Parts: sequence; C-alpha cells; structure tokens
Amino acid sequence: MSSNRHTFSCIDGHTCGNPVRVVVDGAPILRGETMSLRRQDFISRFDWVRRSLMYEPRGHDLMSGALLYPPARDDCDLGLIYIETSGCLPMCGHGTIGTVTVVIEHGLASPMREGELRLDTPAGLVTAAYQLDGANVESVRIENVPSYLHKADLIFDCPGLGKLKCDIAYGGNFYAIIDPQPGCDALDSLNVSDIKRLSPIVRTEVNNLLDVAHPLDATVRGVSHVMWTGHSTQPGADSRNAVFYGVAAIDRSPCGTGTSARMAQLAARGKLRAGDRFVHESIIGSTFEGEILGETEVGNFPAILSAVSGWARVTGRNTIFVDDRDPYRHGFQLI
Ligand code: PYC
Repeated sequence: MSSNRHTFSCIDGHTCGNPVRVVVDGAPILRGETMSLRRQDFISRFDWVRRSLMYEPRGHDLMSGALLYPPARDDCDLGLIYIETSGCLPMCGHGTIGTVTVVIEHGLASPMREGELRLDTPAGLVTAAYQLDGANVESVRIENVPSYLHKADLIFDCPGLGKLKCDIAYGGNFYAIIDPQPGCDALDSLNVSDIKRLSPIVRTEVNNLLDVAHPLDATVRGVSHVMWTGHSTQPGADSRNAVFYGVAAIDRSPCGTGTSARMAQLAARGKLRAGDRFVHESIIGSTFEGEILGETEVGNFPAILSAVSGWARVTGRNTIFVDDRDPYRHGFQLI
C-alpha cells in the first residue's frame, strides 16, 4: 500500500432517503476524556478527514456520516463522531439510525443488552433500540438527548419576504424553525431553490441576532440548521418539514435531531405533551415517528425527553483513498 495514501473503509447507506457513510476503519485516534472533547479534537486536527469523505469528489452536498470509536463512558457500547458537509455535529438522528443499522447488520459492536445499543455521542447518551428481522435491522428507535425551546418568536429580516419570526430549538443541534405565518407560507409555498437560496441568509441573520449556546456545553454553539415547516401530505403524518444544512443540502429524511427540536418547540407552545406521538414528514415524503417520553430541564430551560423511530438500508461497501498527491484530496464544494 502506497505511503501517500490514507484509506477509509466505509459502509454506505441511507436513512429514509438521506445518506449515511459509516467509517468502520481508518478513523483517526482522538484525545479527550469525553466524546465532546474528542469532537473538539477532531475539529481542530482532523477536519480534513471530514472534508475528504463528505465533499466532492468523494462525497456530495448532502453527504453525512459517522466514525466509530470506543465509548468514553463505561455504560455505553460505542462512541460516535458525526460528520457532515455542514461540520462535525454534536448529534445526528438520521445518522444514528443508519449507523446502528450498519453496526448491527455487520456485527461491528457487541451490545451489553440484546436489542439495544447505548451510544456515547458528543451531545450525550443516546440509546438505540433496534428491531431485527433475521439478520436485517428493520427499524431503529433512538432516545435522544434532552431537547428544548431556546428562544421563541425571534424576529429577523428575510430578503424579499420582510420581517419574519422563528423559534430556536435544540434537539442535538440548534434549529431555526420557521412556521407558516403572515407574509410567508414556509414549506407550503417555498420550492427547493427558494429553500436553498433563503436558508443560508436566514441562518446568518439569526446567528447575528443571537449567540446561542447549550447551557451545559458551550462548545455546542450556533444555529447550524434551518427548518421550514408546513402541512403534511402523507397519510398519518402530523407535519412536514425541510431542514437545510451546510451550503446546499436539504435533508431527505425527516431529520432526527430536527424532529426532537420540533417536538420541544411544540411542547413549549402547549401543542404537544408527554405521551404524545408526532409523525414528521420529510421533503420526499418519508416519515419518522416521534414521541414525547417525559419532561426534564436543560440548565434553566424546561425540556423534553423524546424518542424518534425510523429505518435505514445499507447500499454498499466503499473503500475510499485520500491520496496526498491529489489537489482535491480534501474535497471541494460548488457554492
Ligand atoms: O437527522 O439529526 C438528523 C440530521 C441532522 C442533519 C441532517 N440530519
């Protein structure tokens, strides 16, 4: 094997339509006592790995994935670092559903309890219960980190639409959630190119207005994702959403951390409560089933405990080389 070549063994799949690239061999060794510190170490020393595996020509605008690690805490089976075109995320719901499917179908971890993987993520403990049909994982239900509404009714300027309001909610990442309102029907009237054009502007405006940080981990900072909501189109779905991330990506899945953030927003507004189920539809019509499991706090914020269920399918194995002689070894994006 040539010494100028870095090799990453990946298993690729998708969760309800959104890609998940699981790096099963080749992940760099990280420093830090917790997965949050290891995420910081990854960001400062190994972001090139993320860019190489997520950006063109080895990835594309939507690419998303995870690297497998030993957990940093004793009560977990596996540690995860999430990578995406938008950065190295604290948590990713569709990524977790896809990663658990890959890990179980390929025997890459030995769960302490059959039927459940306990995951040490940078955002905290996430448990994933998986349903098997023979050797196949049929579906995965994750119990996510506590989620909460950080700020209601933030007013911002949206070019061409005037003053709009959004809620900022956390479900493992921070979301600006834009519901239909006078002057903007949100997802009910915007098309894909509108969402791609407006979302980066909204994200910048919102981050200029509010320096949002997680009360228990200040390294989780800033609104990274923009969610436009609208009326559902699928039987049984309660609401539809499109989550924008990175520079040009719209989540094809209903977005796991986005679903938790959305349930936290609706709970804070008195529209959902503990025990309620919430079926969330994606831009392509795939669905996740959410559930509010209970109430808790995040710092001084009232928060919810939530579960999100969905399915993933494996699409293939992928051995990726990053050649030091390649001018595009660390990838590029067309903006
Ligand atoms: O499912 O949490 C999620 C997610 C985040 C970004 C894209 N998908």
